Amino acid sequence: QVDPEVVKKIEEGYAKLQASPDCHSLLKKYLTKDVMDKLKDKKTKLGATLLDVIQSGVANLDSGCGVYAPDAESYQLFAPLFNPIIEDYHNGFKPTDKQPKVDLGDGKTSQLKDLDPEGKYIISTRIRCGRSLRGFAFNPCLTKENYIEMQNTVKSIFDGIKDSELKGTYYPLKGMTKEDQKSLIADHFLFKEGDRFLQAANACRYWPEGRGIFHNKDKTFLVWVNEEDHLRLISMQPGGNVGQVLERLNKAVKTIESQAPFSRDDRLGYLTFCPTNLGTTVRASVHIKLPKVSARPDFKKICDDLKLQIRGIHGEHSDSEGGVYDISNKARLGLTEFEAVKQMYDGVKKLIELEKEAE
Ligand code: ADP
Ligand code: CIR
Repeated sequence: QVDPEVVKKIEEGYAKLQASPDCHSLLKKYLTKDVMDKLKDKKTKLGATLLDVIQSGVANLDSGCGVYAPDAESYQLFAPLFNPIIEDYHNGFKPTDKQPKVDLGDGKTSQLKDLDPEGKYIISTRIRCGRSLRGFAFNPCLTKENYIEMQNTVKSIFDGIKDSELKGTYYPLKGMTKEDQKSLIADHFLFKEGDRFLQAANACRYWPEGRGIFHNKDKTFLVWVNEEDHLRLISMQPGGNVGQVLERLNKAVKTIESQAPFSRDDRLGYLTFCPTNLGTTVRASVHIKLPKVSARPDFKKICDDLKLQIRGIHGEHSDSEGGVYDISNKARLGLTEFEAVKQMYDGVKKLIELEKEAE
């Protein structure tokens, strides 16, 4: 039985979305009255309701997506809302479609040559993927003890990494100086603090408990712990050598996976807190300067057609600075890991060709 106060908040949320002409989120598009009425009385075994799913998008009318899954069961229980959002975001992935089996691109990374051998356009390349530890819910349903236990588990895995390229140190956020935290964020290594989308989703409770970052000496392999997802594995380096970045990430994924089981769904692939990250969970991006192409009025359309997403210099919901954009694959579900990276690779290759033609 869902508390009548919660049902009332859901109904008010629906009305707020509908009344806002400036809101264009997927949540607004697919939370019809019919869907709301069907779902407002449902509760997962862990006690999550439709309010937990929609509250970030209701509080932040400028959301692109607007929903999060408080636990794995939510993707099934609230499917009448999640499914159309997933289909819209991930290039038409239907309720009957299934995530293909994992293909990290072993033996194929050499196909991804340096996109910018002269170093004229690409500043850096980054590929990240998200993982959820099996047996733990997502942020809004985690206790303080859960966070501490998860951090202990992954810390002992990090301590055991022997590979000379990957080994490094775990730095808990609790106890980190504000100076160190700020410079790690400014240099694009660490997640930001106080993300209003995550806060409104109830994802920042007990902060900074159980949160932190692991990285190797060169900061080319990093792991975010308990920010949006349990784990975000990241490989990054200056320049445009996509193959090298992917190869390092794959080595890291295998190293960690051999010691901790991850949540994977037969249809949705690897499970994440945000439905935009399901499936491969892979976002492969470049920080790139394209002065001619990015000045075109149809820059966004060009990127849309190439299945690319444009972000600003400090990640999602930030602006470009000095003409530098973050360009990445948009879809992560319904294709393999290698294909997701290749989508970014092919698209950025095309953008560089267009830039050269315009010079
Ligand atoms: P995520 O990629 O995990 O979805 P964000 O969009 O917030 O999250 O980006 C996280 C951080 O990674 C930001 O500081 C962003 O600037 C940085 N970043 C993303 N792509 C690149 C890149 N190609 N080179 C350097 N930093 C990058
Ligand atoms: C939004 O809807 O704009 C935010 N909730 C972020 C959505 C996708 N981003 C993400 O997974 N980090």
